[in-house]
Amino acid sequence: NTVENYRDIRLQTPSDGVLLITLQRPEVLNALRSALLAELAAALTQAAGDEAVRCVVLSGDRRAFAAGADIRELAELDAIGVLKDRRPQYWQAIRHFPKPLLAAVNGYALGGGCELAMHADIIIAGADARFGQPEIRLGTLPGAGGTQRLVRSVGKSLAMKMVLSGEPIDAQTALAAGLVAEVTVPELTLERTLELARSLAARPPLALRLAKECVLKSYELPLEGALDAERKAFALLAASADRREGIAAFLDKRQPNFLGA
Ligand code: CO8
Repeated sequence: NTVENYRDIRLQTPSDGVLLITLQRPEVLNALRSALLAELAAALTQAAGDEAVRCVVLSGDRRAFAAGADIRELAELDAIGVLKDRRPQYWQAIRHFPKPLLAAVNGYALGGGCELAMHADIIIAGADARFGQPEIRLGTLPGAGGTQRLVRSVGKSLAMKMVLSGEPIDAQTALAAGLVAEVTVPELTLERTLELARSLAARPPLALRLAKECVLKSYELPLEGALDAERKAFALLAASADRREGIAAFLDKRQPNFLGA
C-alpha cells in the first residue's frame, strides 16, 4: 500500500497507524544526498499533520541503513556552499517530528546515517549493524549532531573513540552502550520494529507526543526545569478524553480505544 511516490524514499502504510519510510538508494548504500533529506523532511512534515499516522518507522535495506552524507555531493561544496546548504533545515524537520520515530538498522549506519538513526526515538538493530562516525577519515567531522548525540547515547569515552578514530562499533557494543534498544537477527529487524511501531500506534497519541517531548527535554533543560515540564504535561493530559478512556478500560477490564483527543 504505497502512499506517495518520492524518488529517494518509499512510503508505505503496512498496517494501521504506522508509516514505513524506506531509504532507496541501494546503489550507493543509501547515501544521504540533499534531495533524499528534503524528501524525508517533507514526508515527516506531512506525517506530523496526518492523524492517521501515529508512528513512523525509518528503514534502509539489508546492506545499509545509510552510509552517510553523499560524499560526491559533499566534494562539491565549498564554504559558501555549506553556508547556503539547506540540509540543516531538513535535519530540523526530522528533529521536530512530534510522533514516535523508530529506526530499523541493518548493515552500515555511518556518518550522517548514524546521525539519522540517532534522530530516531528508538533504534532496533540487526546483529550485523555497524554504527560509526568515519568523517575524521575524510578530514571533516560529524555535522548533523553526531558529536553531541553520540556522547549522550554512549558516553564520552566510546563517543571520543568513534569520532576520533572513525572506527565503527558493532550491534552488541551499541546495545551494551545504550545506543540501540534491541538487537535482533537481521532477517527480523524490520518485522520486529514494525511490531513495536504497531504497539505504539495503539497508544494514546497525545500522551505519546507529550511523553516524547518530556524525554527529549532531558537533552535541553536542567533537571528542575525538566521535572516542571513533566509535571505540567502530566496535568495537561488529565484533560484528555484518552486518559479517561485508558483508565475506564482498565477498570472495565477491556481494551482501550484511543482517539487522540
Ligand atoms: N557517499 C556516496 N557514495 C557512497 C557512500 C557515501 N557516503 N558510501 C558508499 N558509497 C558508494 C560507493 O562509492 C560505491 O559506489 P560505486 O559502486 O559507484 O563505486 C557503492 O556505494 C558501494 O560502496 P563500496 O563499494 O565502498 O562498498 P563496500 O562494501 O566495499 O564498503 C563502506 C562499504 C565501508 C560503507 C564504504 O562504502 C564506505 O566507507 N563508505 C563511506 C562511509 C563514510 O565515510 N561515510 C561518512 C560520509 S561523510 C558524512 O556523513 C558527513 C556528514 C556531515 C554532514 C555535513 C552537512 C553539511
